[in-house]
Amino acid sequence: MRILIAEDDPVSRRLLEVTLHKWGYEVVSCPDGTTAWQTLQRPDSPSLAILDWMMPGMDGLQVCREVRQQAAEPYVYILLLTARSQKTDIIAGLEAGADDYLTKPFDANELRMRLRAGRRILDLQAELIFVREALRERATRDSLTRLWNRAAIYELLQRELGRVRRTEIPLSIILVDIDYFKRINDTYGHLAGDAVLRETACCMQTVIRPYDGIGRYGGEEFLLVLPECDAAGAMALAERLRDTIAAEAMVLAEGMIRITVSMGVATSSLTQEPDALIGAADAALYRAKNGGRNRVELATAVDVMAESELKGSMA
Ligand code: GH3
Ligand code: MG
Repeated sequence: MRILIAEDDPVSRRLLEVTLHKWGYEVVSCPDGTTAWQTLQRPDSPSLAILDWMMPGMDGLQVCREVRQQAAEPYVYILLLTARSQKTDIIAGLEAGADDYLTKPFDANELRMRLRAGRRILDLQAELIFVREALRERATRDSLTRLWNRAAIYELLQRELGRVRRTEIPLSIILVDIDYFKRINDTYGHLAGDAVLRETACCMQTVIRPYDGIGRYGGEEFLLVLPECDAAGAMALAERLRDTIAAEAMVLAEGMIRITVSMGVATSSLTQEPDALIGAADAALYRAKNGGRNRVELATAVDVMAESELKGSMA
């Protein structure tokens, strides 16, 4: 465990260094508060700190306040070392954001136990963050392909359309559907079907840009959100995707499987309403299927109008 210490008195600092070292800590030593604050701002800084109260430059209290004003994660557990033992001092220290305090000269055993308590808090916090991240992952990712799930890719589309309204730079979406996928399940089994979905997801990820979003929108349907991409750019990307997928046979335990995909492309210049945009891409996809599959079709204003009329008639 790494620990930061800030102490201006060289003798006390050395004593702390030696003691902590003996207990197995890796010590990051700072001669004053300003250096401590600079060190604590680094991404790889220790999450456990012992700060002397009285120091030249920034004192321990100021460092505490700055740390607490910053982002709450990763949490820094702060133990304040002070010669002041008045109740009002202690309250001031805790108010500034210290987690604990110890009066000088400190008792080595007491320091050791208080650090152990601090580590328990940090361990608990790390565990909480881990669980929270795992939950977030589960809530936003599709478990089969690891792509965004339907809700997450929809949210991303909403967010990006919000940006389009501000910046007026268009975005495009591509709705991708595997052709005759049911046959793959029927011929090779459901597990092979799953493997094909995973491979297709992987393949598409290698073709798109890092800031493009890709999610599993339905069973064998994927939605790509392409920020700052107009119709021509999206059509070119879709053709590249179509080509790449059709060109490579997938080597699975069940055999070599070739697939093709059909796609519908729609651009935010048609509509900036997410459902209407997806509806337009879906209409274009439908045309690609009817036109013989393994094709890309671009949505037009007529698709948007037809979609909204359809919606109106259903309402
Ligand atoms: P089209 O070319 O018209 O798109 O035909 P298709 O066979 O691809 O489409 P259809 O909608 O008839 O069938 C889709 C199939 O995808 C049916 C369903 O069982 C299968 N499917 C959906 N989700 C999964 C999944 O997670 N794993 C597997 N293996 N199959 C899935
Ligand atoms: Mg299909």
